Amino acid sequence: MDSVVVVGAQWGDEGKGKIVDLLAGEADMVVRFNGGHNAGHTLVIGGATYKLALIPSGVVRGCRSLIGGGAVVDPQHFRRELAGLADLGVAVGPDLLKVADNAALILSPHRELDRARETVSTGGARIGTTQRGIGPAYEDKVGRRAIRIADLRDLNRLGERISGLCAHHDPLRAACGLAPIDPDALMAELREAAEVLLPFAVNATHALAQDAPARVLYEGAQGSLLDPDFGTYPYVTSSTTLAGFASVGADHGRGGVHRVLGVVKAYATRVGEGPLPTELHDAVGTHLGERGQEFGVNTGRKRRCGWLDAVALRYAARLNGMTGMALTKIDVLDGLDCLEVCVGYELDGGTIDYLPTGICAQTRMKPVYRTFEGWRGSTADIQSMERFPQQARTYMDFIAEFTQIPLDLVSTGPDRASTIIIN
Ligand code: 2SA
Ligand code: GDP
Ligand code: MG
Repeated sequence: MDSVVVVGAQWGDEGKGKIVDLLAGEADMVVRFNGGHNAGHTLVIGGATYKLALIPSGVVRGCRSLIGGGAVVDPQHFRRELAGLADLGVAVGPDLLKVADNAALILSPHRELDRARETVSTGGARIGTTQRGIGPAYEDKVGRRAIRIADLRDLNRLGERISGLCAHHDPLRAACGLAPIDPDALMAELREAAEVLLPFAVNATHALAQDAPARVLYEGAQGSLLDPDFGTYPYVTSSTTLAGFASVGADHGRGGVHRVLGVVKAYATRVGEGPLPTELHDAVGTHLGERGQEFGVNTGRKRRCGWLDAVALRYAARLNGMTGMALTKIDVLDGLDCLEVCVGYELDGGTIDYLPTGICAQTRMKPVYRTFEGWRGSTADIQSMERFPQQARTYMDFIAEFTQIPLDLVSTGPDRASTIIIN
């Protein structure tokens, strides 16, 4: 296997965890390079289900893993996730998992501010975040206020940094009706964080230079259309979700990367607020949600469902420099009479074939559809392309042709085994 970057090509939940687990069998290391425990990556292996959030999806296979400095780390969650994995028989210790010590921490003030902004009216748009503190933690990182894992080695010197955090956060908290930060409680939290995280912490650039893994699998979180620069801003997450960020967020240059694999769900879903041009509010939307079991892995929120948006997908292919696609959940489309695929947008009396920038246009535009014949019978768990009904082949061929990206993998069920490897 070459080194591969795996990214979500839509609004997240495309099945990245399943694909990373599958490919991890041939990797020397899996590296998570963005986001935090807002991600929910599901692996199903021989009927056993594992739901990962922050921990890279390679650990279940015992593949060495790294949480890169592009991620944000909540120490309390980290401890809980490791304990949950241990309960399922997956022991993850510092021999298997390293955490880059330049990663910024998610602390109570971040969780509390995220939750308050989403639940108390403060004049800002409600984004529908996972309320896990991701946005506020990245705000502190770029605002040069964050406490990072490496800082936990010098707890006695954090007094001024804590004062700086309080000075920034307290007025924001007051506006949401939250009490000021208690500096002593925050220091106690940092002491606990040091205990939990320091055994795993490394200077990842140095460690990777020593270790020099040949085949690295870079695991992206969320999806291309949730990217803060190129997604449906402001309804996006707070870290770069695109393949280009893999080298930065993984703490080492990625000269050796040969493949950028975009994971593509055979239809569209989105959880939280923001534009979803092909959203369906009818029986088909309900069918997709029920058959696809479209609920947030962490929050349990119902995901919004719609037809595949091939225009947005082609945009994601270009943004990531995708070399191939892993198409998932084709089985969820079984039994529909016909399928629609968005191939353009009507905007202000004209038709365009690209995703316009700007929330107003993205909200105003209407999808232009091309209709495909549906198929009868089940494609669930099938293991070869020849076994697909012709209509399903036509649908998949069209996606590859429209985006000009080849299908490298097709997934026909949640289990690791329900996958067809083409390239
Ligand atoms: P945040 O929490 O600040 O990153 O939220 C900002 C937006 O990013 C979306 N987002 C996600 N979208 C899909 N899946 C995600 N992970 C979980 C899952 C979500 C869950 O796998 O199901 O459990 O609800 C994820 N994480 C962030 C979020 O919905 C906002 O639109
Ligand atoms: P991720 O965030 O991209 O890793 O995706 P999630 O785990 O949040 O959501 C994908 C869901 O679809 C999970 O419940 C997977 O088990 C499931 N899944 C993945 N591939 C397939 C597939 O080909 N068919 C079906 N029916 N389910 C799948
Ligand atoms: Mg997910």
